[in-house]
Amino acid sequence: MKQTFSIKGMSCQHCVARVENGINELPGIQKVKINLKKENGVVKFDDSQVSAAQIATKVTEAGYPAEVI
Ligand SMILES: [Cu+2]
Repeated sequence: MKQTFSIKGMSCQHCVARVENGINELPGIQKVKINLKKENGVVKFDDSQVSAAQIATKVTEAGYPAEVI
């Protein structure tokens, strides 16, 4: 499935990379597209392996408060 998240606190491409790498550590991630300007990200994932809530938690733990939108 495909889910959009709001992601707060990203200020540069390093932040984007940190968020992307964090998400990619989870199982079942198929595609990650982060938009720094819009403060959001779109993730395609296999929802039998990982949930949207788990992705939001992972990003939040990396230091960027994230929510499913
Ligand atoms: Cu940064």
